[in-house]
Amino acid sequence: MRTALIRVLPRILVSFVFLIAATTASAEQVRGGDLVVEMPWARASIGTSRPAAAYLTIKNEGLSADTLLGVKTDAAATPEVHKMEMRDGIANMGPSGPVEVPAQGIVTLAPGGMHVMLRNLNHPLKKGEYFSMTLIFEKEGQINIVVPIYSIGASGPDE
Ligand SMILES: [Cu+2]
Repeated sequence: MRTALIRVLPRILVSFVFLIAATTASAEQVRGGDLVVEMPWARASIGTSRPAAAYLTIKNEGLSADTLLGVKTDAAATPEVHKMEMRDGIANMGPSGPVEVPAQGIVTLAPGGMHVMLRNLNHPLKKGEYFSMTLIFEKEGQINIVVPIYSIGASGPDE
């Protein structure tokens, strides 16, 4: 009886680890305290010579504001949160600086607006793959997410 369990146990553990890996990869929502990071995604890139962008939504379910200070990722050497601004009728983008996530509020990073600029890609972003990203908040600290990569023409997390 005991030997049988010992023989089966490693197999159970292995399937458990795979289950956790699969769950993490497909997770559309990661919670850190009162903050919920939802539906992260990025478009596939053409090689590594041009920057790519990643998008996501941050919900604050708490009663006090927090601030997104920056991001880290293994996908790019210089990731940066960018905002879009209209200047003389032309859309310009640049570093957003710290981004406040108001109490009970939502901050959306989406095409045409704020985004995580992935400058100096470490490798091409390939459709169907994932990369990890860490969001750094003033109060909550670090929240780790997994970003799925969609097609080069994707316009949202639903493709
Ligand atoms: Cu940008």
